[in-house]
Amino acid sequence: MTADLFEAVPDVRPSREALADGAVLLRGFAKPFENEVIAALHEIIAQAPFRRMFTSGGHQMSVAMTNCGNAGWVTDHSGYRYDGIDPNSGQPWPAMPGVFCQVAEQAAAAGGFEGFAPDACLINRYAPGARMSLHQDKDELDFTAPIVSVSLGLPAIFLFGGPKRADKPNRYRLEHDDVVVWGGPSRLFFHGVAPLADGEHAVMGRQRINLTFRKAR
Ligand code: MD3
Ligand code: FE
Repeated sequence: MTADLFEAVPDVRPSREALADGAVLLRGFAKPFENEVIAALHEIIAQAPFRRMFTSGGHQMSVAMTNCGNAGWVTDHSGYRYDGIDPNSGQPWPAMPGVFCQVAEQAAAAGGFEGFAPDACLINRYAPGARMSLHQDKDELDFTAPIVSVSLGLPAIFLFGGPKRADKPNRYRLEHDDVVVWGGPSRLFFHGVAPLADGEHAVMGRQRINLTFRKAR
């Protein structure tokens, strides 16, 4: 008996996975937006190049960052804040491209958060070995708005804990075009990214880029 070549193969990587109350992983959600997102990304980093910032403790982050939108997340000797001005140029951050608003708004709606209008997009670039230690995102004013993250490039192991730092994190592999919506009770959960494994991505090369859309103000 030969297998029917046209028989549907069960999807071992379902397109939608609930990670916690308020948190949903939408695999491949960014695919229809990918080309436009990458083109817009090139324009943003030409105006506001990636830079590795310093924490108030004087440690340089392994992740390189930039921003677009009315507010950008920055860290320096004085601590963390959202700022409308890029400290490296003295100019406002590049405007949020229309396609960024679209993917964020549509993903948020798919996650149950209608009407998401981010005013900040933090853009993280991970070279092999770069990581982000366990932390909470709490520099935003309004925790009723979700955070939407779009992953591009090399896969990463995302660590997703709970409301307390000591809560043992679950691990999820985030791949190119995966989108996660974090809202409701999970909005303040601890999370991080394991050191990026080396590799070469067909579209993005030897890096991972993560866009996080936020309502900062
Ligand atoms: C879960 N970035 O920029 S995105 C960050 O992949 C950050 O670059 C990671 O954590 C990255 O702050 C993870 C996913 C993410 C973002 C915000 C969250 C997960 C979150 C807020 C609450 C809970
Ligand atoms: Fe975070």
